[in-house]
Amino acid sequence: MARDLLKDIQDLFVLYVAARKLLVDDFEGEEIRNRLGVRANVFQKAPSKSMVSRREDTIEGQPTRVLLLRYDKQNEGGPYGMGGWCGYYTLLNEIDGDYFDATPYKAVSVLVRGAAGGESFEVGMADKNWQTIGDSVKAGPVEKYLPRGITTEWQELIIPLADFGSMDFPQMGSLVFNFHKQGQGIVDLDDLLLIRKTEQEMLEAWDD
Ligand SMILES: [Ca+2]
Repeated sequence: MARDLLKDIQDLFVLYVAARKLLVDDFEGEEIRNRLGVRANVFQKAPSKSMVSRREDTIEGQPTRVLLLRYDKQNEGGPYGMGGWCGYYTLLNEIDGDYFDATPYKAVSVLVRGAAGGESFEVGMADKNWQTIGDSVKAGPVEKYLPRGITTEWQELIIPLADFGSMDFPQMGSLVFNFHKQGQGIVDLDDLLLIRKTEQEMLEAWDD
C-alpha cells in the first residue's frame, strides 16, 4: 500500500517536472540529435575549432551521460583576421520545417562544469531571421549569470529568454554555445531545458 502510494507520488512528480520544463537534451540519446529529434553538433571556422563527445558521469549521485565540449578559440587568422569561431548548436526546428514556438517558455537552463574552471562561453538564440543570416543574438557571457563563473563543480546556468532581446519567439530556430574568448579548454554540459512560464506569467504576458 505504502509502496503504491510512493509510486503514485513519483509518477506525479515526473508529470509535474514534465509540465514545468521541456527537455531539449540530456545527452543520453543519439550522437548528433537532441531530444527534440533534431540536429545538434559543433560549428567551427578555422583556425578555431571545437569537438564533442560524451562520457559517463555522476550528478547528485545519479549516473548520467554528459556532453564533453572541447574548444580552441584563436584570435588571429581566418575571416577578417578575427581567428574564426567555434562552439556548439542545438536546433529547435527541423531544417526547412516548422519553427519552434518558444512563447510558453521563460528561460533556458543547462548544467555546466569546466575541466579547469574559468572557461567561458556566451549563450545565443536564433529566430527564423537570425538563422537565415547564420548568426544568433547573445545573452552575454556565462559570468553574467554565474557569479563565480564556470568552476569544476556542476552549476545550473539559467538565462531568461527576455535577455535575448526582441526575438520572434513564435518562430525560433536554434540555441548556441559560442566560445568567444581566446584560449582552449573543455566544458561539460548536461540537462539542457526550457523552463515554462507559470499560468500566472502566461496571463500577465497576455495583459502586456
Ligand atoms: Ca545526461
